[in-house]
Amino acid sequence: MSRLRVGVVGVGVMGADHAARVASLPSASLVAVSDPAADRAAAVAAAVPGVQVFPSALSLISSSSVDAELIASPGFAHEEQVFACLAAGKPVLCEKPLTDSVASAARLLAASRDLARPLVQVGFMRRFDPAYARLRSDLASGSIGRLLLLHNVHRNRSAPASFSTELIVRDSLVHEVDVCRWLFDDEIASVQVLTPASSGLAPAGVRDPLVAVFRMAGGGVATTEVFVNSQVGYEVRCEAVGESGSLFVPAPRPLPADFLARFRTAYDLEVSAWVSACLGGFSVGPGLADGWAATAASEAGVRSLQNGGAPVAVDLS
Ligand code: ISE
Repeated sequence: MSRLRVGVVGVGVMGADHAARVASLPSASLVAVSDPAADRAAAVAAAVPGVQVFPSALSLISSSSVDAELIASPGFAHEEQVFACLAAGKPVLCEKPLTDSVASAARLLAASRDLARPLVQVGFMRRFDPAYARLRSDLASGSIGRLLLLHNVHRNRSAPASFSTELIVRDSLVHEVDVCRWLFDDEIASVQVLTPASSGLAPAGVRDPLVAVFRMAGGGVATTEVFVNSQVGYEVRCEAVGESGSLFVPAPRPLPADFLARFRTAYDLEVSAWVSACLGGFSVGPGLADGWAATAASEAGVRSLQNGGAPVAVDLS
Protein backbone atom coordinates (compact mmCIF):
# COMPACT_ATOMS: atom_id res chain seq x y z
CA MET A 1 0.00 0.00 0.00
CA SER A 2 1.72 3.21 -1.12
CA ARG A 3 -1.04 5.66 -0.24
CA LEU A 4 -3.30 5.39 2.80
CA ARG A 5 -7.01 5.81 2.02
CA VAL A 6 -8.29 7.81 4.99
CA GLY A 7 -11.86 8.46 6.10
CA VAL A 8 -12.60 11.31 8.52
CA VAL A 9 -15.46 10.82 10.98
CA GLY A 10 -16.85 14.16 12.14
CA VAL A 11 -16.01 17.25 10.09
CA GLY A 12 -16.66 20.06 12.51
CA VAL A 13 -13.89 22.58 13.19
CA MET A 14 -11.23 19.99 14.06
CA GLY A 15 -12.34 17.33 11.61
CA ALA A 16 -12.52 19.71 8.66
CA ASP A 17 -9.01 20.92 9.49
CA HIS A 18 -7.77 17.33 9.60
CA ALA A 19 -9.57 16.48 6.34
CA ALA A 20 -7.72 19.25 4.53
CA ARG A 21 -4.50 18.08 6.20
CA VAL A 22 -4.96 14.48 5.07
CA ALA A 23 -5.78 15.64 1.53
CA SER A 24 -2.51 17.57 1.41
CA LEU A 25 -0.27 14.63 2.39
CA PRO A 26 1.69 12.89 -0.40
CA SER A 27 1.25 9.50 1.28
CA ALA A 28 -2.47 9.65 1.95
CA SER A 29 -5.76 10.22 0.15
CA LEU A 30 -8.89 11.64 1.74
CA VAL A 31 -11.49 9.20 0.37
CA ALA A 32 -14.42 9.47 2.78
CA VAL A 33 -16.13 11.72 5.30
CA SER A 34 -19.17 11.38 7.54
CA ASP A 35 -20.96 13.81 9.82
CA PRO A 36 -24.50 13.97 11.24
CA ALA A 37 -24.66 17.45 9.72
CA ALA A 38 -24.96 16.47 6.06
CA ASP A 39 -24.16 19.99 4.87
CA ARG A 40 -20.80 19.93 6.65
CA ALA A 41 -19.88 16.59 5.12
CA ALA A 42 -20.98 17.78 1.68
CA ALA A 43 -18.91 20.96 1.97
CA VAL A 44 -15.75 19.00 2.78
CA ALA A 45 -16.41 16.49 -0.01
CA ALA A 46 -16.99 19.31 -2.49
CA ALA A 47 -13.57 20.73 -1.73
CA VAL A 48 -11.64 17.52 -2.40
CA PRO A 49 -12.22 15.53 -5.63
CA GLY A 50 -13.10 11.87 -5.14
CA VAL A 51 -14.31 12.08 -1.56
CA GLN A 52 -17.38 9.96 -0.78
CA VAL A 53 -19.88 11.11 1.84
CA PHE A 54 -21.07 8.24 4.04
CA PRO A 55 -24.44 8.39 5.84
CA SER A 56 -22.94 7.26 9.13
CA ALA A 57 -19.64 6.78 10.91
CA LEU A 58 -20.13 3.02 11.05
CA SER A 59 -20.79 2.71 7.33
CA LEU A 60 -17.61 4.68 6.63
CA ILE A 61 -15.57 2.55 9.02
CA SER A 62 -16.80 -0.72 7.49
CA SER A 63 -16.25 0.39 3.89
CA SER A 64 -13.63 -1.55 1.91
CA SER A 65 -12.63 1.72 0.26
CA VAL A 66 -11.26 3.07 3.56
CA ASP A 67 -7.98 1.79 5.02
CA ALA A 68 -7.82 3.96 8.18
CA GLU A 69 -10.00 6.38 10.11
CA LEU A 70 -9.40 9.75 11.72
CA ILE A 71 -12.13 10.24 14.33
CA ALA A 72 -12.94 13.87 15.16
CA SER A 73 -16.49 13.43 16.43
CA PRO A 74 -17.48 14.46 19.97
CA GLY A 75 -15.96 12.39 22.78
CA PHE A 76 -19.24 10.70 23.72
CA ALA A 77 -19.33 9.06 20.25
CA HIS A 78 -15.79 7.70 20.33
CA GLU A 79 -16.29 4.36 22.08
CA GLU A 80 -18.65 2.89 19.48
CA GLN A 81 -16.60 4.25 16.61
CA VAL A 82 -13.23 3.06 17.93
CA PHE A 83 -14.72 -0.37 18.69
CA ALA A 84 -15.89 -0.53 15.06
CA CYS A 85 -12.36 0.29 13.89
CA LEU A 86 -10.91 -2.43 16.13
CA ALA A 87 -13.49 -4.93 14.84
CA ALA A 88 -12.57 -4.02 11.26
CA GLY A 89 -8.85 -4.30 12.06
CA LYS A 90 -8.30 -0.74 10.85
CA PRO A 91 -5.87 1.79 12.37
CA VAL A 92 -7.47 4.88 13.86
CA LEU A 93 -6.32 8.28 15.04
CA CYS A 94 -8.91 9.24 17.64
CA GLU A 95 -9.04 12.87 18.71
CA LYS A 96 -8.94 13.54 22.42
CA PRO A 97 -10.56 12.80 24.72
CA LEU A 98 -10.45 9.07 23.98
CA THR A 99 -13.89 8.67 25.55
CA ASP A 100 -16.02 10.46 28.13
CA SER A 101 -15.74 7.89 30.90
CA VAL A 102 -13.10 5.66 32.44
CA ALA A 103 -15.36 2.64 32.05
CA SER A 104 -15.62 3.11 28.29
CA ALA A 105 -11.89 3.77 27.97
CA ALA A 106 -11.22 0.59 29.96
CA ARG A 107 -13.49 -1.41 27.63
CA LEU A 108 -11.52 -0.22 24.63
CA LEU A 109 -8.19 -0.97 26.33
CA ALA A 110 -9.36 -4.49 27.21
CA ALA A 111 -10.59 -5.11 23.67
CA SER A 112 -7.22 -4.09 22.25
CA ARG A 113 -5.07 -6.43 24.33
CA ASP A 114 -5.29 -9.34 21.89
CA LEU A 115 -4.51 -7.30 18.78
CA ALA A 116 -1.40 -8.23 16.78
CA ARG A 117 -0.33 -4.57 16.91
CA PRO A 118 -1.71 -1.36 18.43
CA LEU A 119 -4.34 0.17 16.17
CA VAL A 120 -5.28 3.27 18.13
CA GLN A 121 -3.38 6.57 18.36
CA VAL A 122 -4.96 9.25 20.56
CA GLY A 123 -4.86 12.90 19.46
CA PHE A 124 -2.65 14.40 22.17
CA MET A 125 -0.90 16.49 19.56
CA ARG A 126 1.30 18.52 21.94
CA ARG A 127 3.71 15.58 22.01
CA PHE A 128 4.39 16.44 18.34
CA ASP A 129 4.75 20.19 18.93
CA PRO A 130 8.42 21.08 18.32
CA ALA A 131 8.66 23.28 21.44
CA TYR A 132 7.13 20.66 23.73
CA ALA A 133 9.22 17.91 22.11
CA ARG A 134 12.37 20.00 22.65
CA LEU A 135 11.40 20.53 26.30
CA ARG A 136 11.00 16.78 26.80
CA SER A 137 14.33 16.11 25.10
CA ASP A 138 16.07 18.70 27.30
CA LEU A 139 14.51 17.14 30.41
CA ALA A 140 15.65 13.70 29.30
CA SER A 141 19.20 15.03 28.87
CA GLY A 142 19.20 16.08 32.54
CA SER A 143 19.89 19.71 31.69
CA ILE A 144 17.99 20.95 34.76
CA GLY A 145 18.35 17.86 36.92
CA ARG A 146 15.34 16.00 38.22
CA LEU A 147 12.00 17.52 37.18
CA LEU A 148 10.20 18.74 40.29
CA LEU A 149 7.40 21.07 39.12
CA LEU A 150 5.43 21.94 36.03
CA HIS A 151 3.43 25.15 35.73
CA ASN A 152 0.97 25.25 32.84
CA VAL A 153 -1.25 27.99 31.44
CA HIS A 154 -3.99 27.04 29.00
CA ARG A 155 -6.18 29.94 27.85
CA ASN A 156 -8.72 30.06 25.04
CA ARG A 157 -10.09 33.40 23.89
CA SER A 158 -13.65 32.09 24.25
CA ALA A 159 -15.65 28.87 24.28
CA PRO A 160 -19.21 28.01 23.24
CA ALA A 161 -21.88 28.68 25.87
CA SER A 162 -22.47 24.90 25.90
CA PHE A 163 -18.87 24.33 27.06
CA SER A 164 -19.56 23.30 30.65
CA THR A 165 -17.23 23.34 33.65
CA GLU A 166 -16.94 19.55 33.30
CA LEU A 167 -15.95 19.88 29.64
CA ILE A 168 -13.22 22.36 30.61
CA VAL A 169 -11.73 19.43 32.54
CA ARG A 170 -12.50 16.62 30.12
CA ASP A 171 -11.81 18.45 26.84
CA SER A 172 -9.32 21.20 27.66
CA LEU A 173 -7.38 20.31 30.83
CA VAL A 174 -6.97 16.80 29.43
CA HIS A 175 -4.11 18.16 27.30
CA GLU A 176 -2.15 19.10 30.42
CA VAL A 177 -3.00 15.70 31.89
CA ASP A 178 -1.21 14.04 28.97
CA VAL A 179 1.60 16.61 28.87
CA CYS A 180 2.34 16.09 32.57
CA ARG A 181 2.30 12.29 32.28
CA TRP A 182 4.61 12.58 29.28
CA LEU A 183 7.05 15.16 30.65
CA PHE A 184 7.31 13.55 34.11
CA ASP A 185 7.22 10.07 32.55
CA ASP A 186 5.04 9.22 35.50
CA GLU A 187 1.42 8.68 36.45
CA ILE A 188 -0.77 11.27 38.12
CA ALA A 189 -1.63 10.03 41.61
CA SER A 190 -4.22 12.65 42.55
CA VAL A 191 -6.04 15.60 41.04
CA GLN A 192 -7.36 18.68 42.79
CA VAL A 193 -9.45 21.22 40.81
CA LEU A 194 -9.95 24.61 42.47
CA THR A 195 -12.63 27.07 41.43
CA PRO A 196 -11.43 30.66 41.81
CA ALA A 197 -13.88 33.51 41.41
CA SER A 198 -15.42 33.01 37.97
CA SER A 199 -15.15 35.52 35.17
CA GLY A 200 -18.30 37.56 34.69
CA LEU A 201 -17.63 37.13 30.96
CA ALA A 202 -17.95 33.33 31.19
CA PRO A 203 -21.37 31.81 30.45
CA ALA A 204 -23.69 31.70 33.44
CA GLY A 205 -23.08 28.67 35.61
CA VAL A 206 -19.67 27.87 34.17
CA ARG A 207 -16.75 27.98 36.60
CA ASP A 208 -14.03 29.57 34.51
CA PRO A 209 -11.05 29.83 35.16
CA LEU A 210 -10.07 26.65 36.98
CA VAL A 211 -6.79 25.81 38.70
CA ALA A 212 -5.75 22.16 38.77
CA VAL A 213 -3.06 20.57 40.93
CA PHE A 214 -1.68 17.18 39.91
CA ARG A 215 0.40 15.20 42.40
CA MET A 216 2.57 12.76 40.47
CA ALA A 217 3.22 9.25 41.76
CA GLY A 218 6.93 10.03 42.05
CA GLY A 219 6.38 13.18 44.12
CA GLY A 220 6.40 15.88 41.42
CA VAL A 221 3.63 18.48 41.32
CA ALA A 222 2.02 20.22 38.36
CA THR A 223 -0.20 23.30 38.45
CA THR A 224 -2.44 24.30 35.57
CA GLU A 225 -4.55 27.40 35.03
CA VAL A 226 -7.21 26.65 32.42
CA PHE A 227 -9.29 29.63 31.33
CA VAL A 228 -11.42 29.11 28.23
CA ASN A 229 -13.08 32.55 28.17
CA SER A 230 -9.96 34.64 28.70
CA GLN A 231 -10.93 37.19 26.01
CA VAL A 232 -7.29 37.74 25.03
CA GLY A 233 -6.34 34.96 22.62
CA TYR A 234 -5.00 31.42 22.61
CA GLU A 235 -2.24 31.28 25.22
CA VAL A 236 -0.63 27.96 26.09
CA ARG A 237 2.68 27.89 27.92
CA CYS A 238 4.61 25.60 30.22
CA GLU A 239 7.46 26.08 32.71
CA ALA A 240 9.44 23.08 33.92
CA VAL A 241 11.31 23.52 37.21
CA GLY A 242 14.13 21.12 37.98
CA GLU A 243 16.74 20.73 40.69
CA SER A 244 19.19 22.95 38.83
CA GLY A 245 17.22 25.27 36.60
CA SER A 246 14.04 25.83 34.60
CA LEU A 247 12.91 25.44 31.00
CA PHE A 248 10.04 27.07 29.14
CA VAL A 249 7.59 26.53 26.34
CA PRO A 250 6.54 30.15 25.82
CA ALA A 251 3.34 31.36 24.20
CA PRO A 252 3.94 32.87 20.74
CA ARG A 253 3.45 36.63 20.52
CA PRO A 254 1.20 38.00 19.18
CA LEU A 255 -1.12 35.37 20.61
CA PRO A 256 -2.65 33.10 17.98
CA ALA A 257 -6.42 33.14 17.66
CA ASP A 258 -7.03 29.51 18.51
CA PHE A 259 -5.61 25.99 18.86
CA LEU A 260 -5.68 25.36 15.10
CA ALA A 261 -3.26 28.23 14.58
CA ARG A 262 -1.03 27.59 17.61
CA PHE A 263 -0.65 23.85 17.03
CA ARG A 264 -0.81 23.67 13.22
CA THR A 265 2.70 22.25 13.00
CA ALA A 266 1.96 19.78 15.79
CA TYR A 267 -1.18 18.56 14.01
CA ASP A 268 0.74 18.29 10.72
CA LEU A 269 3.50 16.23 12.35
CA GLU A 270 1.01 14.13 14.32
CA VAL A 271 -1.13 13.16 11.31
CA SER A 272 1.88 12.65 9.05
CA ALA A 273 3.50 10.37 11.64
CA TRP A 274 0.21 8.47 12.01
CA VAL A 275 -0.06 7.90 8.24
CA SER A 276 3.53 6.66 8.09
CA ALA A 277 2.87 4.32 11.01
CA CYS A 278 -0.27 2.97 9.34
CA LEU A 279 1.60 2.35 6.08
CA GLY A 280 4.55 0.82 7.91
CA GLY A 281 2.49 -1.41 10.18
CA PHE A 282 3.72 0.13 13.43
CA SER A 283 2.35 2.59 16.00
CA VAL A 284 3.53 6.02 17.09
CA GLY A 285 2.64 8.54 19.79
CA PRO A 286 0.08 8.14 22.59
CA GLY A 287 -2.04 4.99 22.47
CA LEU A 288 -5.05 3.51 24.22
CA ALA A 289 -3.26 3.14 27.56
CA ASP A 290 -2.41 6.85 27.49
CA GLY A 291 -5.99 7.71 26.54
CA TRP A 292 -7.33 5.53 29.36
CA ALA A 293 -4.95 7.04 31.96
CA ALA A 294 -5.84 10.57 30.83
CA THR A 295 -9.54 9.75 31.09
CA ALA A 296 -9.03 8.40 34.61
CA ALA A 297 -7.23 11.59 35.67
CA SER A 298 -9.94 13.74 34.06
CA GLU A 299 -12.58 11.76 35.92
CA ALA A 300 -10.73 12.43 39.19
CA GLY A 301 -10.73 16.12 38.28
CA VAL A 302 -14.48 16.11 37.73
CA ARG A 303 -14.96 14.36 41.07
CA SER A 304 -12.77 16.96 42.75
CA LEU A 305 -14.97 19.68 41.27
CA GLN A 306 -17.99 17.88 42.72
CA ASN A 307 -16.29 17.64 46.12
CA GLY A 308 -15.43 21.27 46.69
CA GLY A 309 -11.93 21.02 45.26
CA ALA A 310 -10.75 18.18 47.47
CA PRO A 311 -7.85 16.12 46.11
CA VAL A 312 -9.13 12.92 44.47
CA ALA A 313 -6.98 9.85 43.86
CA VAL A 314 -6.71 8.73 40.23
CA ASP A 315 -8.07 5.19 39.92
CA LEU A 316 -5.86 3.24 37.50
CA SER A 317 -6.91 -0.18 38.76
C1 ISE B 1 -10.11 21.82 22.06
O1 ISE B 1 -10.89 20.66 21.84
C2 ISE B 1 -8.67 21.47 22.01
O2 ISE B 1 -8.27 20.34 21.93
C3 ISE B 1 -7.76 22.62 22.24
O3 ISE B 1 -6.40 22.18 22.16
C4 ISE B 1 -8.05 23.20 23.59
O4 ISE B 1 -7.24 24.34 23.81
C5 ISE B 1 -9.51 23.62 23.67
O5 ISE B 1 -9.78 24.15 24.96
C6 ISE B 1 -10.41 22.40 23.43
O6 ISE B 1 -11.76 22.77 23.49
